[in-house]
Amino acid sequence: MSEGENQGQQPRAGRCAIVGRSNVGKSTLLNALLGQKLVIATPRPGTTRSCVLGVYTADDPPTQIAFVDTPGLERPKGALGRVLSDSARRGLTDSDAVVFVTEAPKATSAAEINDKDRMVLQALEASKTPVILAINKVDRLKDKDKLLPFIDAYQKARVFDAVVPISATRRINLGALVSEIRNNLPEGLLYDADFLTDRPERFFVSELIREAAMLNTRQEVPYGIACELETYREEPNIVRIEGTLIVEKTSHKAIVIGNQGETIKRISTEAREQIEALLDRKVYLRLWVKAVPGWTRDPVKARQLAIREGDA
Ligand SMILES: Nc1nc2c(ncn2[C@@H]2O[C@H](COP(=O)(O)OP(=O)(O)O)[C@@H](O)[C@H]2O)c(=O)[nH]1
Ligand SMILES: [Mg+2]
Repeated sequence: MSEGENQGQQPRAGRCAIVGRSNVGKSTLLNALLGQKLVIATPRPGTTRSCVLGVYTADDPPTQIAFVDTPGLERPKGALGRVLSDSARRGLTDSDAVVFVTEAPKATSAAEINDKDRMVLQALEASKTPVILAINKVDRLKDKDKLLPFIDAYQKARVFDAVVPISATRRINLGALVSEIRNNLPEGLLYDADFLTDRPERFFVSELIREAAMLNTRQEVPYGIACELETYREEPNIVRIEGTLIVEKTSHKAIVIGNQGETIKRISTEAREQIEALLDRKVYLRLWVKAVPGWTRDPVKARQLAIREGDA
């Protein structure tokens, strides 16, 4: 990149959407860039359900990047899938730059464009915003020679403003990615120095509960889990939280509860530890489980339970 060089120490700030198909590491990347766990990330597809803002701040050079983590951009089936991909598309608007995250090819797969990435490329087609391709998970790429033909295939499909191979978990090349984004931002600053996110604490609390539930269940159960908080009360020595895990089938309710309640106990303990770390306070957590049959297939319920704009 020649443009953007020699900008001196002028502050720059702007909005940058992180997009891509499910499970390539978008949320992990946001947390790595922020240097703290803000959003939840699991090995299960469909973990992220709403666009969440996380502001990256640096002093040298002065930079503020308002990252927007988004759900997978591919168009999956079902009402919940549509809600998620619509939400991701909304995250694309009003950005100064877009980071398109994909993952390095696995040892066994060819160095070509992933089918779901074609849908992402399609969604980006109309966008006039600069797009930076971040190829994540290069830590697991044994054969580095595979990267060049892979990059080639993507560059044939569209012109990228930059291509940066990264690893979110090993923090490889994140500085290079940030400076490519910075090159595309307007001058000025946008936020107070300590501004991190647009969501209230209780949003992240319910996300941590959902994450613990997703990590402790398998197959199709995690995708249909939602969490609603009924009580969120800050008392002098403790934060009292009561919530309900919603599942999409009666049979899933038994799975989340587990034998003699052992699964829901484990979920509660893991979630409570995470919430205590987030709030830096002692937490009392009580969870219930409720089945709302077919909620992921019902357009109205999928919106209500997945996006939960009330929390925004
Ligand atoms: N090996 C490796 N795994 C990663 C990396 N970044 C993310 N992951 C894993 O990929 C999975 C999906 O991550 P997540 O951030 O939830 O993906 P998202 O759906 O795109 O937001 C998780 O199990 C992450 O730990 C990386 O750089 N290297
Ligand atoms: Mg995510």
